[in-house]
Amino acid sequence: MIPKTHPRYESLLLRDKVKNAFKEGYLADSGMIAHGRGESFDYLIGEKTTETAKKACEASVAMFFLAENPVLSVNGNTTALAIDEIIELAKVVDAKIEINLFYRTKKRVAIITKMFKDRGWDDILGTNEETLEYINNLNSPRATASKNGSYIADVMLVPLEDGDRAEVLVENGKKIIAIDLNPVSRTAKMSTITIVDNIVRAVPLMTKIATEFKEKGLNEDKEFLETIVNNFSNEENLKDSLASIKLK
Ligand code: PTJ
Repeated sequence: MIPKTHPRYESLLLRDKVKNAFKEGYLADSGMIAHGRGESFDYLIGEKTTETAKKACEASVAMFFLAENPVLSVNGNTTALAIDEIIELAKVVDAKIEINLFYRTKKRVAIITKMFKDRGWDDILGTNEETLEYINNLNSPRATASKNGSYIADVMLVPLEDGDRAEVLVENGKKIIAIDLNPVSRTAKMSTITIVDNIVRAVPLMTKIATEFKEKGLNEDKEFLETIVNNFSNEENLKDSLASIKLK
């Protein structure tokens, strides 16, 4: 039991979620290492959403509303930290949700599927091994792509993964939105938009922005949305994110 008065309460709560997800069998052991990596970057940006990350969230929402087939990809860490928030975002931007695991096992897929179904999200994609497609030029289990989901997606949210996939998905003509606290990761550099923020803050913020756009009818204003997307430079945004890291 973590006392609420502990100065690192929020951070310890997230650690608990990750530890429990590992014990429950759906978070990869490496997921705990990935979380530690994220924690250290979060510490350096002050554990709050920067103005730079807000801009990236706004551009992402605009990109979702312009998309024909938006897909939110989820892995073990994303499920552990933000399952409810991902479902909320999917509802507001009308996106599909697809399981994609680097350390893919039937057991992990089954547990994550059940967690989404228990929350009322029945149409979780990426689960049926027999009907899965595979993305070319990707030699890891992350290559799995469901026919109605990431295989045909034009815009994809790819949170908390680094390495091989973002680059190949971009080469396949998709617009990739990454959430990654590490602004110098391969994924951060290769993605169309990278939100350098903790997933637990970034996803609710996107939902909030999307809801505000909808209330004003801006989700259907193509010119407004395109202006936001065209004014966004991932390279510049990453430079600004890097500058927000304080070493004192
Ligand atoms: O569930 P699986 O099998 O798909 O495996 C997932 C992991 C996370 C193990 C796998 O994708 C992996 O090894 O990831 P990496 O290469 O460690 O990259 C994870 C990235 O996410 C790192 O750059 C971290 O800084 C970042 N990160 C970690 N926690 C958070 C985060 N970014 C945003 N919010 C976080 N809470």
